[in-house]
Order: sequence, then structure tokens, then C-alpha cells
Amino acid sequence: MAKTGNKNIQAKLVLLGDMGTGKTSLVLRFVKGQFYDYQESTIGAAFFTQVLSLNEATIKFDIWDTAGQERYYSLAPMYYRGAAAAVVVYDITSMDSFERAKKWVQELQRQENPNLVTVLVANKADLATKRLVENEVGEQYAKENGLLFFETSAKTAQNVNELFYEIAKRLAKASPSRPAGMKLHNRSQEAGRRAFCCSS
Ligand code: G3D
Ligand code: MG
Repeated sequence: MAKTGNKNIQAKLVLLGDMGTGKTSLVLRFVKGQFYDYQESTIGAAFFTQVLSLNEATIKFDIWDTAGQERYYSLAPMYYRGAAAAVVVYDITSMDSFERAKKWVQELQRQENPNLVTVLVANKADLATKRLVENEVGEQYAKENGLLFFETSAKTAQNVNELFYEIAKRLAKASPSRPAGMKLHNRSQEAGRRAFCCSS
């Protein structure tokens, strides 16, 4: 529990990236601590919440897990607009997914939201024998573009909590001190968006 006087932060977080890169699996690992070998494809987008308590703040994440298919592409801005953090995921066994991740990064950069905490995530690190995107390549791209970078495995849980903790820490640092209980978010706008939500 947060100590009295701590910051309470509500933060919208969006996951972007090709279908099959493991976005839903990363969220389920973070929110439920589980991994499913057979993970159903996300339709449209799915909504999850998770609370992380740091010493200095409590962060409530509103997580939008997007589908990744081209046919949902035009919906993406609805999910990343107003986001405090964006997690762009690729699969280390797919060069195409890395190229797609770069496109998402460029699109986010065009939004000119300097406060957006953007993370590049190289998922499926457990599949080292099938690796096609070297760690250094992802890391270098992230560095050049001012992104945080993590290699993760939703399957083994490698770096998954670390990824969300790092985001939480950045958000806590960036957020001005304010009395606990005060919301940073306009809930009435969110309510409309939830109509698109499928599962939690
Ligand atoms: P998406 O939400 O980005 O579309 P999913 O991706 O989370 O649906 O995952 C796509 C497939 O990759 C799923 O397998 C899932 O189990 C697998 N996967 C996700 N993360 C990892 C990981 O870190 N390591 C490994 N080895 N597999 C992972 P299926 O078989 O259902 O397609
Ligand atoms: Mg999914």
C-alpha cells in the first residue's frame, strides 16, 4: 500500500507491434503472472488494469493491448492518444516484426508527445536458437531513438516485471507531486473508449 502523501498516478499504457509478437502474453504475465502456450489472437483491443506500488508512488496502469493486424491499424491512434507510456513489441525470431516495430516508433514520434515513455521490447528471448534480430541491433536502434529497451520472455517471465517497474519509475519521476487520491485522467472520456474493450 502507498504511504500517506505518496503520489497516486493513473497512467494509460498501450502495447503496439505485429500480431504474434507476444503483446497479450506480456500483459498476462504482468497482470496474472501466467503464460499460455496457446494464446488466442486479440480482436480489436483488450483492456487490463494493474497497480504497481513503488516507494514514492502508486501507479495504476490502464493497459490497452492492441491486436496488431493491419485491418485494425486505423484504430491505433485511439489507443496511443493520451497514453503516458507505449510499449512497442517485436519478436526476436522475426525480422519483419522488428521492421514493423520501427514503423510504430516512427508513428509515435510523429505525435510529438515528448513526455511519452516509449519502450522497445524484444520478446521471445527464450527462443535463442531461432534468433534473427541480434540484441545489439535492437539496443542500438532504441538508443538512437531515445527509447528504453528490454529483452523479455513472456514464457519464462524474464524481464517482464522489470519492464513495467521501469516504466512506473519513469512516470513517478515525471509526475508532479500532488495529494493522494487526485486523478490525472479524465474518466468520462475513458468510459466511451471502453465500449471497444473485449476482455480483461
Ligand atoms: P500478440 O498478442 O502480440 O498477437 P500473443 O501475441 O501474446 O498472442 O502470442 C503469440 C504466440 O507467441 C502465442 O503462441 C504465445 O504463446 C507465443 N509467445 C508469446 N510470448 C512468448 C515468449 O516470450 N516466448 C515464446 N516461446 N512464445 C511466446 P501460439 O502458439 O498460441 O501462437
Ligand atoms: Mg494479442
